[in-house]
Amino acid sequence: MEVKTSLLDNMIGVGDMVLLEPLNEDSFIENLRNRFDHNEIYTYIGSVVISMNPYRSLPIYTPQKVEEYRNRNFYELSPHIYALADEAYRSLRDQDKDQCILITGESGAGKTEASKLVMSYVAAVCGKGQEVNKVKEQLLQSNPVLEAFGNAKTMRNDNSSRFGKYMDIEFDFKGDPLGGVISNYLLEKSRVCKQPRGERNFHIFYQLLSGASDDTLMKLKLDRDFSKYNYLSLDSANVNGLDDAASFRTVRNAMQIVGFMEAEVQSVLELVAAVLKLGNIEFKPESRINGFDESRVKDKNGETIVGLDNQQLYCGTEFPVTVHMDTHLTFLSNFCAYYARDALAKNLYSRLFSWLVTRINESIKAQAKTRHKVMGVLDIYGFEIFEDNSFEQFIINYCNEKLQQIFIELTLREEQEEYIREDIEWTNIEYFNNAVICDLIENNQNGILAMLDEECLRPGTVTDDTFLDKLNTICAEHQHFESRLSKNSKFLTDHSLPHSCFRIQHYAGKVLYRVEGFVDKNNDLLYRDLSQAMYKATHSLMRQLFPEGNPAKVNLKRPPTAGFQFKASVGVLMKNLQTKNPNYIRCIKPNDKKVAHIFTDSLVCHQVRYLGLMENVRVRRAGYAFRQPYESCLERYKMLCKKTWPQWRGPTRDGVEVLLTDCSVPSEEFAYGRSKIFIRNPRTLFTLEERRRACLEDLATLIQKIYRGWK
Ligand code: AOV
Ligand code: MG
Repeated sequence: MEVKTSLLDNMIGVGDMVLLEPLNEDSFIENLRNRFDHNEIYTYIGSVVISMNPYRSLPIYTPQKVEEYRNRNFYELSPHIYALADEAYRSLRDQDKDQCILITGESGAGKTEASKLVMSYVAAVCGKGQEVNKVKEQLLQSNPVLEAFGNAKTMRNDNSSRFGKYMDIEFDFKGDPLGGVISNYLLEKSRVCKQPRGERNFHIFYQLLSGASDDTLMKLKLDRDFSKYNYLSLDSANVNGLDDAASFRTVRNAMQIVGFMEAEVQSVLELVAAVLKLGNIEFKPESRINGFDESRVKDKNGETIVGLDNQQLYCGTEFPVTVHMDTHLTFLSNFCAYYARDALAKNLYSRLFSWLVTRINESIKAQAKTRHKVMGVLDIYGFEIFEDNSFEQFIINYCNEKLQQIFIELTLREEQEEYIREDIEWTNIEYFNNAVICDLIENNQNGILAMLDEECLRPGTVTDDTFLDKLNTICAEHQHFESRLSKNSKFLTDHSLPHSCFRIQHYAGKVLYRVEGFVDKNNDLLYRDLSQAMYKATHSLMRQLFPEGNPAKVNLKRPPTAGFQFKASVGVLMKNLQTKNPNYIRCIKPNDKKVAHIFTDSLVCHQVRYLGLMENVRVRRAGYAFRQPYESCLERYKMLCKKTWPQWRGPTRDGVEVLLTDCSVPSEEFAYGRSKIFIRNPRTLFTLEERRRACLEDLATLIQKIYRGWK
């Protein structure tokens, strides 16, 4: 029987890499390029979706497309992200399985766009009705709010996510959304005070100054001119294709839909303004006592910051009584005063961001009804290799290592293990396991994060260089550790290493980290006097953000370090993901110029390699593309065989054998596992599906005839 499926016929190149002949890296890249040139940006590896960033809007996300993919089998139509979203949604609704959508790829590859496409597809196909629509709208509108505060233009991406986001969408038993919960991971707060050349601060600053009415700006005592603010980089303030003023209206509208009261929006904007004004406080060296310079605020009559007693704030930056938990009664040096100011601005902004997430969660959380199933969508910052890589890149890349590990564990290893479990013959496939890199970073005893923490907690003079010395010494001293960290290992020591740097061989490439700022960013301490000044503010949101400033609640315990917190939250995330059925979207960036129509072979090849896509295809091809428990297979296709229809009375495995023999499918196409039937080629599945569809149509016609006869 001729099977017509878009996956095989009238197809540009090959829609599923599992069917690619011959299979090698060149043909793989060529297939991606061929499809990309014809606007086919999606390609499968079995159930994994590869997504190429087209860098232009394609007419493939219309309501008609949604209808086309709705309730259709994954392999029936040409590859699309909607097919994955549909499959995940239907298994959640019909098979009662929690799902997670794992989107990976480097910065600018299209992860955030992909996550929004999945969410909007699910919103379009799930239930309707006033209440459900409100929930959907709120879930979708949380995106523009978080993007305004958590995204920024970087060299790699004009809308780069500078925080990690995981959203659980909760559904009831009918498959209608009930609400959601967002978790956020480490915002790159250093951006608040300083941005690398060619990059911007977070979008909201520019949006507010460009889009707010004159009246609002007057009330906030802000100037429209970006150049008035120390914290706003000017060389790339205006980004082609970004309309900050229009975005501001979108964000305000989104905040309203999500459920922010007008007074809350006002409070949030006041704090955004406060951050800008903090950046404008300047200091001048006043005197030199005992060889140390002391610093004073330059203009004490400068602009007031909402809700704050300026004198207290200035005192906090001039001579905080408590510095690093010790008591000093001296003025700060010029350097330290600026440091205190910036630490306050960064803390204020990142706490505001976390508050926004909590506030959004309050609005979108599922109401009384009990949740039934969950779909998690993970959109986290992509792997980053810059010229200058700091603590932030180290943390971001660590997170990407963990995601790669979960991909390896669940897809590659799990695949092989399933064959063994099911007693099906298997030839081993070598793949790179990055567990050793994760261990190098997170090992509790001598992982890099543990060493950094140890250094941060050590009394005495601690600097970034002492941390680096420790890294290198431990490397030399411990034989066991050395073997993990040197030559064959992923901690690269060679003579070309610049001063104050270490290098790690990540799964995605070598990255050189400069240790400057590691200790400080990991400590993430704020002078207590500044917290207290904030807590004394008359601005209620400001007070709320600095609870430790409450003198009645002085806690002398040191807060956990940034690295420790991140490692813990990533650990929780990984555990959560492992309980769900994973669906993968692997995003690829076609060029470094952020433009349409350009496909740079070397760049794509690099990504294909480190994402392990070739291994992924080999594993799929080495064995069987599909598998299904005997019960499900028999239930679905029993109508194709007189001996199994309407009911098979023996063991299900035998029923499936009878059914497949009766359908004259060649025996080499199948393998019988302990609990599942394994199908080698997708075409075989299409044939069965096509026959089933024809059978159902015949049945429907028959029923109509009988019905008409009765009438
Ligand atoms: P990222 O999330 O992977 O980077 P984005 O999803 O922000 O990357 O994509 C970067 C840009 O590419 C978007 O702003 C769009 O202009 C374009 N783009 C991506 N996917 C599509 C698509 N399907 N159709 C049209 N344009 C697209 V980062 O957050 O930096 O790791 O940290
Ligand atoms: Mg992103």
